[in-house]
Amino acid sequence: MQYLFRLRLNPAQRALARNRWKCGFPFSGPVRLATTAAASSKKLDLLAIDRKWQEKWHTDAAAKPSAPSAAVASDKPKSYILSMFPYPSGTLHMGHLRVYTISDVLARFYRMRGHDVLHPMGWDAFGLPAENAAIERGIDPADWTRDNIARMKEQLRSISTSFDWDRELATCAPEFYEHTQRIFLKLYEKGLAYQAEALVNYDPVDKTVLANEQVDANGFSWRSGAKVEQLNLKQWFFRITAFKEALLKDLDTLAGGWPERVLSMQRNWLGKSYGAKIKFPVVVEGNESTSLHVDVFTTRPDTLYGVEYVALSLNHPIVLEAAQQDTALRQFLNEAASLPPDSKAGYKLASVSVSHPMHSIDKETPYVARQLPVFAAPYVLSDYGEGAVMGVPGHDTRDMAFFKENVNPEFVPVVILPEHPSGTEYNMAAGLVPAADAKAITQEGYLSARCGKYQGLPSREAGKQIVDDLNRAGHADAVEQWRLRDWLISRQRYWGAPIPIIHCSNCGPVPVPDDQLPVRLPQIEGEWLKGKRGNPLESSDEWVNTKCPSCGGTAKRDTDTMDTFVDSSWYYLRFLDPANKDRPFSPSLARPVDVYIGGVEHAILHLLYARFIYKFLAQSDAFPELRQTEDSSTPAEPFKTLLSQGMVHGKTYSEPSTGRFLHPDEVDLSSPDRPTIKGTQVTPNVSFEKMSKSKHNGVDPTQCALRYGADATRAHVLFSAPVSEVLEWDEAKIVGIERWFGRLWKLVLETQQTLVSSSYTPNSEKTTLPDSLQDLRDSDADAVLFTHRTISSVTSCIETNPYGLNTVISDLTKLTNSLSSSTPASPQILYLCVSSLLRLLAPVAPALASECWEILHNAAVQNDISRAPTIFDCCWPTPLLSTEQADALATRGGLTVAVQINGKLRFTVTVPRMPSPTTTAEASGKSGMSAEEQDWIIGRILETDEGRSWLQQKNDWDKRRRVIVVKGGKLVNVVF
Ligand code: ANZ
Ligand code: ZN
Repeated sequence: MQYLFRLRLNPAQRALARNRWKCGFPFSGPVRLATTAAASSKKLDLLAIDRKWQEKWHTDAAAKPSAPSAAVASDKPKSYILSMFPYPSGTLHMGHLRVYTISDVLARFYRMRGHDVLHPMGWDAFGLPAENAAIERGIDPADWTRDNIARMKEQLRSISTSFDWDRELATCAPEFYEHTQRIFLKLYEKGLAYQAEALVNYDPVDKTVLANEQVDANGFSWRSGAKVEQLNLKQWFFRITAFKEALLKDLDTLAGGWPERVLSMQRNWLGKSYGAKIKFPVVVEGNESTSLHVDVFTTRPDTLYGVEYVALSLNHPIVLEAAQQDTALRQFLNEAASLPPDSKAGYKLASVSVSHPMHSIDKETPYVARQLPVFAAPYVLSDYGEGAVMGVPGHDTRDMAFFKENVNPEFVPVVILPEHPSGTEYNMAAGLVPAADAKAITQEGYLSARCGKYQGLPSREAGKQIVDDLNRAGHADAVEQWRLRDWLISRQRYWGAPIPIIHCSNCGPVPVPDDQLPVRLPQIEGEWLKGKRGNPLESSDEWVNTKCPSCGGTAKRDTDTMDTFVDSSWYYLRFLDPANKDRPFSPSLARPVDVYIGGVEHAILHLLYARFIYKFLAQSDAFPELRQTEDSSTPAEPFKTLLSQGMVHGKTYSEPSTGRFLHPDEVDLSSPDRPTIKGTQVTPNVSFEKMSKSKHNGVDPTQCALRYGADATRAHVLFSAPVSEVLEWDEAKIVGIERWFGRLWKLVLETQQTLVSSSYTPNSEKTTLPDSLQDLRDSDADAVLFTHRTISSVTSCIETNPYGLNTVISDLTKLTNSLSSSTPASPQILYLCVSSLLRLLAPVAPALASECWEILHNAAVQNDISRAPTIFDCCWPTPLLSTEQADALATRGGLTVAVQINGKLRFTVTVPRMPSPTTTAEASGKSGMSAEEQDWIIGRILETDEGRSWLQQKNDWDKRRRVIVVKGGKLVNVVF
């Protein structure tokens, strides 16, 4: 292949070449085009093209001189495009392919737009799987991780991604986690990292703490099979709740940049609600206690007259105390601990009940004079509100279910009536409905006759009055409640960043001094690799025992490591300054990510933690540049725009009778429209489902790239669904992309031939439009207009609505088709349109576009390799026409209309064609035109000098009686 060449330039030459071709059309002077007969007969070989360009990019990147931290300041606009970094599992999956394709398209686009783009990649490399692999296979987690990273890096290369590998990082590298530890210590210094007791899952056989994911649905350990116990152990927390107001408020400023769905998931997680804390006096064996009460948190104090019971969490002090005397309760607590939170189970405390708080101020209403039963119930969360619920079955669905299950009532009291009580069947106003078919009325309304003096009041007002009245009697407080809890960050595991604290019996916890960071993980010993259980940090005496930095006495290291979410809460800042040895990053280099792309599964925790850490760093003295200025309306937020991409589902076959999932090998796909189960005539069920091993529906993106080429795979991923939606991966449909590429290839080869035979030389000065657009031939004008519109729509899609990236593919396909079917006659216009198309294609299909570009500029390449700019050295095409020019082109070749007045020909004018006439069924009458088109023509006639003179001055247009448009608009008859 004549243009198969390898650039061998030293970095300085390369920089020179790059600068020379910074922008505009590539050739500063005319270059002779060679005749290349071979080109037109060349077959499109996407795989060979991939190999050639991937290799070139690889060598180019290796020769790149830049040292990231010493990056020269440029006045180009900066864009930081980041995809969520992967866990190095060793294999790239379809979700990865999707997210990295999207980020790569954006990165390449902004580079071509002349931005200084940062598009780094790294590895979220700590975490359980490495540890499990170590235990199962006896490999050091560090080795396992390193091998996986190498493999995945190669896979990322195979899908033609353009990452800034010179900034690569791995969170498990001591050079990285040293700074994770530094950030921990900053939080500790500010009182934002602290230790407290918390319930953890404990495996009594393996003698180890388990992550929630390691406990199965029935509460057994994934590994030992032992019944998991809940133990109270000292754990490290980050005080994220100190930032809750800012975390909530600043979500408003992200509207527009973040999907509304993610914003509302964040809001729900923070969970700010307003309500009341209400005290229920405790009755022990019939006697009301004066001092003891149960506090409940409720958001609906208006429903207080409907309370039928109080439910307590399993570890509420009253429950724990009752359990000391009650063996049956103890047994219940044991069993209930592993029940799901929506369980209806309950245990009625034998010796404890409560009286109704309203009784203290309302002696008249009979219902509130009763005592109410108290239950222990797993549905009550121990760490929300007061760990106690007032049960209002009439108005809360969970309470209703619980009440029916545990109380077996005949009636359910209704205390809130919807505005227009529709249920006349029961005496709603009296407020009792038979329990059998009762449904909770959960919306607000008006208080019923059961509610004493509050009867008839609307919910809000009643709630407020009830809380005020109770408050005066010392029985209630208005409170604000948050769902957000502090972040439990310690893990009793090996493969994580060690917590940099030393415990001294004299001094207590002492931070590891800065100059002793990082606290490195000890090398793990053979015994543990051979399957020894527990946390190897604890058993490594040499590592654990140390000196207290404060008093010099013997002391022990903290043996916990940090949750991997801590690593990912700040890694995006490290990319900005990856080589900084002294601190996590230099404040002067810190800035938020412009576009962050990742799976919706991280829409809550990862983003919340990252927002928290960023806000903390921004207000910390160490990073003043991040700080939000008092009057600034831009709050400290790490991710300006968030693209959250949907899942990739795989084609799944199952046997209709049994539902058994079939391996694709078991299905005969020889007639694609009618698959059958091999050896039978049975048609399998076909669906799209989340890819998983058990469903045999997984697809390996690297295999795909090897079969169809990286470009076709990328284009197919982008085309198959809008970014935020589920993508149903159907490999059979990739032929659509292959056909498009085939047409494009043919178009490029033919274009090159035309340029050669017409001796046209692509030249930056000449490749502008001719001055008089009206003189363009039809095919040229159409091509210019089509290309212009495609440039505008593709640009605006990528820039302002990347969620619609799928439309970029269809726009480019249409332009290819249009240029292929009515090829511009002028070589200049042909070159302009085809070279624009290639540049629009470049971010999506980088290798194919590069190859086509090279073919188009073939001679230049031959003449002087060092001067050959690649397509990525050229800038993104700007729209070819002004709005007026586009309108003029769209309406060119106007229509000549003869105008008769009262049957007499008065004048003839030429009016422009309607820009996009609707040739629909409405087209009516003799004119063969739609009413809209007729109005358009009349409007244009009235704008001409003749029209004004004849129809407005000599006659009064407003007094016209009839206007008849005939002969496709060539004749218009106006009757006055
Ligand atoms: C009585 C009631 C009546 C309630 C009614 C709701 C509707 P949000 O809005 O999410 O903050 N609750 C309080 N503490 C709880 C706990 N520890 N575990 C489980 N549920 C608890 O939810 C507040 C509501 O959740 C509270 O208002 C309480 O039920 C329940 F018609 O009180 B409500
Ligand atoms: Zn000490």
